[in-house]
Formats: sequence, structure tokens, C-alpha cells
Amino acid sequence: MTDRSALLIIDVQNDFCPGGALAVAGGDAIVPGINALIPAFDAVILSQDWHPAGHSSFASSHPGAAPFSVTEMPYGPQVLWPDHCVIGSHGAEFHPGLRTDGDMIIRKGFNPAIDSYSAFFENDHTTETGLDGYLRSRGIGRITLVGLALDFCVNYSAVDGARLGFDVTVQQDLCRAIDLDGSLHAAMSAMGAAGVMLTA
Ligand code: VGL
Ligand code: ZN
Repeated sequence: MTDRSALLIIDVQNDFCPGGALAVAGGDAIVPGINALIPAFDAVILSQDWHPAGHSSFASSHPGAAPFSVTEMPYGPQVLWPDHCVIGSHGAEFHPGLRTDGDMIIRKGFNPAIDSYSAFFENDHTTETGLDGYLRSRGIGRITLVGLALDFCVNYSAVDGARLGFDVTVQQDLCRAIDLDGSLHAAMSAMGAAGVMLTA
């Protein structure tokens, strides 16, 4: 049975909202709309970017590297971010206005050596987070994604979800993007090519 629907609320955390370490413009503006959407789904899952201090995706862990530059990791190119969503920090907490009474919280990015944009796989594209199995064992076949950031974690999660066989919708008006060097345009193409449905 795979006829159940889930809302996946991606990384609506203080560090991705205005005032945060990796602020996404308007990141906080989507919170009321996400809260209002919750009752329409059979299941609600929140993801939380969750990095140990000194994480390999932080520019500060690479001497001389500027934030937002790109480096080569064993698993491929990796953007180096400002320190963000450090485990236990205020920035890693969900936005205080967000309803967090969902069924499950999936944390990702806790492996010091691998970043994890997607809620399904780490950036090596092989290490699973466990979300796929969780959804399947609950009979969920349809997922709608909202949250931050549209061109990184929402995009990677949506594309992986579609590849795993889920019916995936991204509700664009409840997402905001970082838009780094054309990343938003690339993300829209990738999601379209993967068969993700994009709603306004
Ligand atoms: C994200 C960059 C680094 C995201 C997380 O949630 O989109 N972006 N870590
Ligand atoms: Zn991160």
C-alpha cells in the first residue's frame, strides 16, 4: 500500500532564516503557509540540517577557503558554506513559529566527512538516511516538499525522492532559494528532468 501522502518540511531552521548564519532571503515568510498546509497530509516529516562543529562542508575547516567557494571532495564538488546548523546551537533549532509536532524528524549532515543536502542520501549519493524505508513502511507513496533552500536541500531531496519512485511535488511558493551562481536555474532543470511536479 503506497497511497498515503506526506509533507516533507525541509530545513526550516534559524540559520536559514533572516539573521541566521546562512540566511535565505524571505526564509521566515514561508512558515505560516507551511503550518497551514500540515492538516492536508497523512504524515508530516521535518528534516533538520545537523552538523558537528568543524564539519567538512564549512569553509572554516579549509584554511584559506572563502565561504561559497567550491572544493573537490572524494565524492565530488562541494560548496563550502559559512558555519551553520551546528548541533545543539540556536541556529540549528527550527524557526520558533514552525509547527514541529510532525511524526518524524530526520537529521542529516552529522557525518563529519560528508555533507548531506538530500533528506534521502548523503552527498556521496550512496549513504542512506533511512527516510526511504520509513516512508515505505508507512505506506507513503506521495510526498510534497516545502522549505529551505529550494536550490539545495529541497532540490536534492525532490530529485532523490523521484528517483526512488515516489510521486514528488514541490510547492514553490512555500520554498525560498539561495541562488548561488545559477543554482536556482540548475535546480529547476534538474527537478523537471527527474519528473518532479512543481506547483506555484
Ligand atoms: C542547505 C546548504 C548547506 C539547505 C544545507 O538546507 O539547503 N544548504 N546546508
Ligand atoms: Zn548544511
